[in-house]
Amino acid sequence: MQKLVNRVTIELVQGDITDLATDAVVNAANESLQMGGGVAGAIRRRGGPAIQRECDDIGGTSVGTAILTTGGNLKARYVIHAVGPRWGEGDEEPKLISAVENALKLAESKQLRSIAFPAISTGIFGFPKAQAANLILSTTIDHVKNTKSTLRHIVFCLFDPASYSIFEKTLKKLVP
Ligand code: AR6
Repeated sequence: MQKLVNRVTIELVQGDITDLATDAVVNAANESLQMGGGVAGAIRRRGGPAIQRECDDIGGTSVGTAILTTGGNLKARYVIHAVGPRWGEGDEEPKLISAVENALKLAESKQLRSIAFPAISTGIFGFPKAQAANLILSTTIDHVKNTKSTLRHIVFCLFDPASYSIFEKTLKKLVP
């Protein structure tokens, strides 16, 4: 499913984000930039050890921020490591919004045209999926409405059919 917002295509796909050939893929990272399971594990396996080494050189970044590494052996040129909140740590909503916004800004600072996001925080970090879908999509839509973005294609890659249908319902509501 896709929607056009201010000349930017917002697309939902179901699958593995490491299969995508967008300019950047977003990793659902943690503050210490140690790539564990979920999306990070898939990126580590497919992208090779160079990505973790670059993360180790950077050392860490706070919740709600994002940093950039190369994409290693992935099809994507870059990985943008965005740190979402753990459910229960406090201020989860503004932190998730900030993680998405900072990932978009970092992509734009590199003049990128396409980026793919996973459903940040909704796996190991336990953020409720419908609430995250609403925040992630509305933050992105507001951003592209209010910015002269270099991005022309923003993909949300949902791993399982249940997450896909939550994002689909939410995007239809936000962009009728
Ligand atoms: N492609 C797309 N989506 C995926 C993939 C994949 N290959 N694998 C899982 N998902 P998670 P978090 C979905 O746990 O909650 C790691 O240990 C998954 O079903 O990757 O932000 C990191 O190192 C879920 O809906 O991220 C951090 O410590 C969504 O992606 C921590 O987990 C996010 O799940 C981050 O936890």
